Amino acid sequence: MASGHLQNRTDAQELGGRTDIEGWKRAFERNLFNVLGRFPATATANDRYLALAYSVRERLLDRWVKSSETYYREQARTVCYLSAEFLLGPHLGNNLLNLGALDTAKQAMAELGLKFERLLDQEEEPGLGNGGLGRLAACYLDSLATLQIPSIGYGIRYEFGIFDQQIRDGWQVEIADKWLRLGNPWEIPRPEIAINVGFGGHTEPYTDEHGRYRVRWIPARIVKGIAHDTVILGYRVNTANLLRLWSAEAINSFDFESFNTGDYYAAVEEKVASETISKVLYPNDTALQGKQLRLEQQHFLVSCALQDMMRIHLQRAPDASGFHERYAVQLNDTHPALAVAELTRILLDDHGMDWASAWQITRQTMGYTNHTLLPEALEKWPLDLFGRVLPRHLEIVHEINHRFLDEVRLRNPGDHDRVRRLSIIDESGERSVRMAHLACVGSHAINGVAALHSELLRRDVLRDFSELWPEKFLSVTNGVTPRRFIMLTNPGLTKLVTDAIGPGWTRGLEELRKLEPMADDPAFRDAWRRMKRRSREALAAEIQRQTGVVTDPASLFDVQVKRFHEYKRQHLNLLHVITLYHRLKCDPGYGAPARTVVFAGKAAPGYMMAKRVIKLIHAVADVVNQDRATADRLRVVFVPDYNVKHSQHIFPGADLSEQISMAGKEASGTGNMKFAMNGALTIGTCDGANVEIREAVGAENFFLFGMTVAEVRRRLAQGYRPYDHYQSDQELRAAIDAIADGAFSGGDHDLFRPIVDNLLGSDPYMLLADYRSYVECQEEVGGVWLDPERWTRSSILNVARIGRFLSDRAIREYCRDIWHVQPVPIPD
Ligand code: F58
Repeated sequence: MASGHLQNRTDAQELGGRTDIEGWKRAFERNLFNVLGRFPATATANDRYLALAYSVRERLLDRWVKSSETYYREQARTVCYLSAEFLLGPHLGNNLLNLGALDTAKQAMAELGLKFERLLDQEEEPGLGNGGLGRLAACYLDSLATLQIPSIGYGIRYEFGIFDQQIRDGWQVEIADKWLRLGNPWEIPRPEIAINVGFGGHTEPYTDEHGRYRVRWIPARIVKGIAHDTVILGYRVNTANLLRLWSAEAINSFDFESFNTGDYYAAVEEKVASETISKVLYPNDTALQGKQLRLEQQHFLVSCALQDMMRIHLQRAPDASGFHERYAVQLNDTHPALAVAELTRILLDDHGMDWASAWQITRQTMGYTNHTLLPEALEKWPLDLFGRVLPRHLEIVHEINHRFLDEVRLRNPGDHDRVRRLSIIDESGERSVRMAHLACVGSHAINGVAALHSELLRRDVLRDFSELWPEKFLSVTNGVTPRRFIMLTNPGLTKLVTDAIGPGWTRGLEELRKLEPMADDPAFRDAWRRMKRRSREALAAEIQRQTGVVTDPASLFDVQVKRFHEYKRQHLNLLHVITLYHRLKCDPGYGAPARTVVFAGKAAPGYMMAKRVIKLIHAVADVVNQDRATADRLRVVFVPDYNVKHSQHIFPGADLSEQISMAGKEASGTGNMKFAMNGALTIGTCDGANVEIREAVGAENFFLFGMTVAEVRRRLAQGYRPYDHYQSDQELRAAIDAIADGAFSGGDHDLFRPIVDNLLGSDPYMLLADYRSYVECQEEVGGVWLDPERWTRSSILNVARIGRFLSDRAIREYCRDIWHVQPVPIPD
């Protein structure tokens, strides 16, 4: 897919000439004056950030106008990535990087007496996502633009993104994320792109002028979606694509009738109710309760997106019949799965198509990516709620289901059980709509996000569907962008690698492999070790700034950063920490290397167990860090408010990446990739993409432990008894007893009782079964760390062999196997 345009530009991240530097200085001053109405002496830190941001934006807009002109002219086939979440991270540094102007702008700011890092740091995180799924969407937009694929990301412009996490007395406290409070220079509001979205009401059958049966939907409420565009720039190409986020507004700000009769509050009520739809991102990263507002958000997103796509399509096309040729829609999990019903509705009701044509277009348009195997995360909507909010869509879902089940019956006569299992409507208990089934039936392609995950989807979660349509099932292993997660965050590694193998690796998939022979070069290894040491120093400084805890940059930085969930087993990590602490206490001569164990991540606000694990980490840290006997051997820190921005300080400094979920629970993981590409070694289970990462980097450069999926199953089938492990393993017992007996809670036996009871009573994520294997594996980690040559070799090989996990590879696969789209280069 590489085009001439890719090669025409110089790759190196080099300093522009004098004119470039002067250009950035002039742009900065002009924007400070013209846009912000400030002069340098009185400008605030935020003014200075905005002045630079507006200077970047000018260049983005230039590219964006050219891109949209080209796409319009060529009526280019376009990928539309529908996602309830986009976790973009700060734009300024990333856009400068992609423009190839990072060093030039930095120099220009220095000449103006400004510290570039301070400007970057001023930017608020646009936290419009919970975790992996939202961040993946952002990586994919980056790769789509870099590969010059026409694409639009469609999402919701939440006024409040994911909450900010503060820690008080070791407990997580959630603070509202007012990310827009100081303005957002990266978005372009498009009030003229306003789309009406209906809710509630009823439907009426009628006969049209051709005598055909039709249905009219009369919604009870209309909400207006207003587009807000963010430019997504490709790396060193002219392509600038669009992320279009929708905010909800009332169609009329005031109901004048109520206003005139003096009922001011009733008049603003509707406005408030409408705007609620895009007010806040739901902060749960797994189970979703059937909340009406959430369903309304999903419909709002999908309806705005599809109507907008149709509007764009009809600018050039005579009718809707070519919709599926113009667009490839990807459903990022089931949150936008209503698109199946909404597109069918638009084609039937608004464009007068017959069912067969509408349904065929819909199916050919949609692709569905599943991101979870957790049963509690599979979305279901109670039928009555669904029907109240979306009466027309419920009729369409019934019709889809009816026709689909007829097909199933035809293929499997008499197999009523199969029909019941496949039905989009779950008839057991409270009747509900199974969104994954709707997505499967309405899509031409269904994919998992790692090889193991896709296999388990086929074998278990979507087994009946894969038997019905094996050809629809694909696997696309996730990938992450090296632009943000290596080049931007880790300039030390970037320089070392670029000096060694040239700049081609920043987008050449297999280029990093050229590093392999360097792993055996002692001089290179030495330089690598020094680079890693500097990164640890930077991380140590950041940790001290944020938490006050002093850490030793000579120690092994052992890091687990991700959302808090029992299946991710942060508390297994903690059991190891306690064991290590006990060993060090018992035997001051114990030969383990000094370790700094770093945790970060947010817990869903209502997830008490996860919040208690965060508290336990702080409690253990308080004891361990204050114990003189172990102070220089073991440190535990919790870095608050984990988000994209803060993660960028963490990945480069990590030596050991903790990927320790119970086998079969983590669909893929993407943090695992970001760590490895920054030279960390992984300690991990046979789960998600760990399996493929291990294959790629080599088993000898990866620390594997724990049960496999098959072993988990076997143990469960035998009847798992966690208490047996507690009784038979003395060190495990000591660790759990310490928690239970109040060793970390000033003698309080109740504080952590829920955790202890859970582990000893049911241990649903089988920590105790994997404990011994984990502790032994950690001993091996310690041993390898004490052999710096060996460790460094593995670290280099992790980077050299990680090319497969870059998002460009993943996007190429989606383009080839699912979307069937081609690059459209944008001329200079
Ligand atoms: C994550 N899912 C998977 N969901 O857990 C992870 O293994 C995978 O690498 C990643 O997707 C990308 O494929 C995830 O992050 C959410 O956050 C949802 C947000 C909306 C509510 C339900 C969970």
